[in-house]
Amino acid sequence: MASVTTLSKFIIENERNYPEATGEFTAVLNDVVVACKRLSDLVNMGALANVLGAAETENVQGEQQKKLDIISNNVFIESIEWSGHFAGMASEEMEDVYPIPKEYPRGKYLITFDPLDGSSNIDVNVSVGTIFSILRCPDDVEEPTAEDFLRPGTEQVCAGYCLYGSATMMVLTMGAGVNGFTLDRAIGEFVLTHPAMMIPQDTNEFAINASNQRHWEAPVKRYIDELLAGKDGARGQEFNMRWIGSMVGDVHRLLCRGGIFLYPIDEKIKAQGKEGRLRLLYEANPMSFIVEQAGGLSHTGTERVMEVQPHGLHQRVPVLMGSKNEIERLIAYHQEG
Ligand code: AHM
Ligand code: MG
Repeated sequence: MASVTTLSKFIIENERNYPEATGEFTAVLNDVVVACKRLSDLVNMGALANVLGAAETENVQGEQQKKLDIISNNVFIESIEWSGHFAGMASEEMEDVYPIPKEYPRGKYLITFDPLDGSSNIDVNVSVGTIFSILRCPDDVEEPTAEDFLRPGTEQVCAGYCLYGSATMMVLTMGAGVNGFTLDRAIGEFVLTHPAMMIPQDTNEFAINASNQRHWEAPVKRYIDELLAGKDGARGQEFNMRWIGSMVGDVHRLLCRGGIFLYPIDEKIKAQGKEGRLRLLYEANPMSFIVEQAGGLSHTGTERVMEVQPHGLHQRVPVLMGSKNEIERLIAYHQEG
């Protein structure tokens, strides 16, 4: 029988490369893995689990929550709060930092997460995912506050996403490349199936919500116009477009076959008093860490996403990420004005 590398085996073997590692990180990730397996099961059951449809609540950003947004947030918290590995959590679905309940020990890590990203896709049975980012809690902090979470993405020690697609996949980085694991339901384990994932530097595929076209700023308009002009335009080649509306699914495609994913700032977003569409701490930073570790770039148009100094838990940022040469071109268009 062929041997398999489970996610736990992979992390343990990886930790052996660092003599100072205590093995604790294996357990930390294991908490997240259990949470994602439970969410995979819920998403997979769909209507059978009576979890579809809208809830009667809005989240902190005034967006209609889905039943599964709330359930998945609770499942995620419940799966990891007791373990003693985390000092605090922050979620896209909760206004404030979630403190670890008094009855449980505190650990040395902070976690931010979007329990179910792309939730507008839930009811139509299109892929959704969980995104998470792990930071070290400052040594002298017992009860972390929002301030302790406001750290640039460059300080992340681990980031990952779990894609609930036709297969469930966990894609992870701990700062030394990106690896993908597929959930083998027969044995209940994530198994290494996509080692050392790399985003090709060049691509002919792009992802953007084109319904916002009339609101885009000049550099984005110019760039997309050139792609749409295909062979007859300045680029002299054809480009293809894909938009799932689930960042996890769209970014996973970049990791598998290259491409770019864009959610730029535009006039409509500005008129709403927002700085972007996607959230820095729950979506942009973890995905940027993964994309950069896979050889891609992630930028706002004015700075590297992971160097943005956060000022609020639910802060949003513009995101331009993916194949290096295309993102560099788009950054250059921003610099030219
Ligand atoms: P959500 O966290 O409320 O699900 O919003 C984030 C999602 C991303 O997954 C996706 O890329 C984007 O919103 C889609 O936006 P749009 O509705 O403009 O297509
Ligand atoms: Mg989200």
